[in-house]
Amino acid sequence: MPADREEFRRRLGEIGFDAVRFAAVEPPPAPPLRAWLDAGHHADMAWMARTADKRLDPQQVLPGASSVVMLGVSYWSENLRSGAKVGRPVWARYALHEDYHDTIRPALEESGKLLETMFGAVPEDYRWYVDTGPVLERSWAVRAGLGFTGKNAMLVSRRHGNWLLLSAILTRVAFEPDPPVVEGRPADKVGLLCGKCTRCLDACPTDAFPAPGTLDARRCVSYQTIENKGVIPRDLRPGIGARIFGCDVCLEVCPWNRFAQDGRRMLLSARHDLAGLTLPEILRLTPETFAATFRRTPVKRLKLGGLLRNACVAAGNCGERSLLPDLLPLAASHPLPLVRAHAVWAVRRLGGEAALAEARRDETDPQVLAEYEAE
Ligand code: B12
Ligand code: SF4
Ligand code: SF4
Repeated sequence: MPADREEFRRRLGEIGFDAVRFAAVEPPPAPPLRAWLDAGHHADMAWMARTADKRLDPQQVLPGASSVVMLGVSYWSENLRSGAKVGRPVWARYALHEDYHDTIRPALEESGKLLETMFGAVPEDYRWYVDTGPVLERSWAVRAGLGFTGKNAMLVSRRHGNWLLLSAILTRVAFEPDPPVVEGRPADKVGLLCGKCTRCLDACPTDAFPAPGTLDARRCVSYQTIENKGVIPRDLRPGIGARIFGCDVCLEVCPWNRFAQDGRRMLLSARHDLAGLTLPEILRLTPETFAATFRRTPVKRLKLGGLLRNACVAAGNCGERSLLPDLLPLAASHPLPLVRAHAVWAVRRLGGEAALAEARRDETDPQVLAEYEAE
């Protein structure tokens, strides 16, 4: 067992990680991933089902893996808020930064090199991931004692609240594991430190928690506004409110956040300009202005059509008839049926039926419906 685990932890902190904890690979945690998939809670994220075996067995990801180094980057900042004014949409906090996958990656590369220089590892002895790999990051984080599973399904840290982004390094280097968050209590208990609190469950605008700690992605605003590439179910649209990309409601209400201090933010790059964008500015984006505005941010993955779809829902929910002049052209003639349909919905919701009658197409147009089916 290498003696300098603490020196490694310190060096990872210097690289910019705000939390560094170690877990042993064996025995792996037993998260209810299969039951979650069987219940269809993953919506159309088929990649979750395809990679389930690997997610449940790190040996299939890295044969001979002994340890998981779990890393957290705090992205809490008192000064970074969106949606404070009417007509300004609400963004998930992480989206008000350059894409964290890209900004954390170099730090993970550097961490891998440290494994080589400090512990004699070769590149085949480790693999690192931030979000997109076949690793159950929250389960490993719980195992490593980085925090506990909140009733909101989040990894809640005593020091950083709900505001840690997670990365994992699977390695054949054996590290002594860290203890769980409360020694002597089962680490994987949902709501270990929640007590009687149910704020997150009660606050969810779309009722996405069938049980504490279990999230049905089909009902989650985060899924609907980021992962879903098609039509947002009508019954969920009102609950989405002004949220245009992701959702932090069940995170924001958590009392454990009171311990979160502004993160060091060494591995993040804030984009304050995005928080100030208004709905009219977004509804008027062109492919060129979209690309220029959202370059290097997680929003770029959504593409212009997806963002306009979300902006239409937010516009329809905000009650501002002054948005009708920006919505009508989208409803009438936007080339994407997805955008047209959500714009029509928003126009109707804002009471713009008369103006809509002027619009060239509407979402009940058989041609538009046929285009949906063809997608
Ligand atoms: C798919 C996915 C989503 C999906 C589904 C979310 C979900 N709850 O599973 C959608 C698109 C909805 C989503 C939304 C968000 N996500 Co997401 N997502 C993921 C991803 C890629 C996989 C998650 C997964 O495996 N889900 C399957 C379930 C079964 O596993 P799990 O939630 O990870 O594990 C928990 C449960 O098994 C539970 N559990 C364990 N034992 C038991 C026993 C019982 C009885 C029960 C009920 C539960 C239970 O505890 C485990 C640990 O917390 C991870 C990255 C990764 N590779 O892990 C990021 C990740 C979980 N997401 C993250 C974030 C930040 C978000 C959002 C906040 C984004 C936003 N602002 O819009 C929201 C939060 C929604 C929420 N409350 O969970 C972070 C979470 C960081 C943290 N501190 O927890 C991660 C880790 C990405 C990262 N690298 O930082 N996400
Ligand atoms: S992210 Fe929003 S919609 Fe999803 S479970 Fe949390 S509060 Fe509900
Ligand atoms: S809001 Fe309350 S119930 Fe939800 S995770 Fe935080 S402490 Fe637990």
